[in-house]
Amino acid sequence: MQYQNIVVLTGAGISAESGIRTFRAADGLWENHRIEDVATPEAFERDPELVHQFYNQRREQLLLPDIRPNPAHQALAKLEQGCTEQFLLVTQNIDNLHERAGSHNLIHMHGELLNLRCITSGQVFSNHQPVAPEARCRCCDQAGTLRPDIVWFGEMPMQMELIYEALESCDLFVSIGTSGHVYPAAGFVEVANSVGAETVEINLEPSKKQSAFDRHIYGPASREVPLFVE
Ligand code: BJW
Repeated sequence: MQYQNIVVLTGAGISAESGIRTFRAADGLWENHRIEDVATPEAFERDPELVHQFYNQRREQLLLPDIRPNPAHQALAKLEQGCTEQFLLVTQNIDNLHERAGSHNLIHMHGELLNLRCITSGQVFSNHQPVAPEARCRCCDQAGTLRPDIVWFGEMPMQMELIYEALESCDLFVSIGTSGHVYPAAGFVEVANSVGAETVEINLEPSKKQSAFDRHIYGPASREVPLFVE
């Protein structure tokens, strides 16, 4: 590729063909709850059991042997390996499929499903087990202080300074498998446009931000991303 500074943003669509459900599809509800109703600090305060149950189920699913990176994740890892210049992959996904495909320069802006955070100390722990709301934290030995290390609505996404720094100097911005409903990620294309980068959307269908992109590629990520990076 002729570009010097590439930023790629991914969303739930890139993991759909690995067997992980997206959020805003027709079947996007979880036990009749919208994501906006379970992924908030207020929901966790009101009903920690429900919120832990949501993440316990998704953690258990992620650890199933048939949930694996697909050709789209692999193509992005290959793109990074072949890059001599700057490359940053920013994912909104909390699964670990990019790293399992071999991506390294990666930011999980909405956190990681396999991490827990102590709300008292801020310490982050790797965790593959189901979590009960009354579980004791291994740093402070208190019950009820552990939460998923996930960015919920109303919270600040992670590593925003690094992300904006990369966007402000990129010459190619590619958005893959995201509906463009959730900010600040949905606004990254405008930052890239403001510095004259070429902007490309790869998605199953036009996203909410479609008109902001220079190029559009519509189709399944596992087919379109490998073709795009070739
Ligand atoms: C395929 C495919 C295939 C399918 N191949 N494609 C009013 C206006 C503007 C903003 C706000 C507002 N009111 C409130 C806000 C802020 C709020 C927000 O954006 N709300 C909107 C709902 C309006 N945002 C926040 O609160 C964020 N924080 C924040 O703004 O802090 C302040 C701040 C200020 C300034 C700078 C920086 C910060 C936090 C957002 C946290 C989002 N968290 C979630 C849940 C936690 C993670 C989890 O549990 O997994 O993150 S919500 C959920 O949506 C999840 C996702 O990462 C995120 C995005 O979803 P995504 O990835 O786009 O998935 P879908 O399902 O929507 O789309 C999938 C797409 O793939 C579809 O288009 C399909 O077609 C496609 N697809 N199969 C290719 N095979």
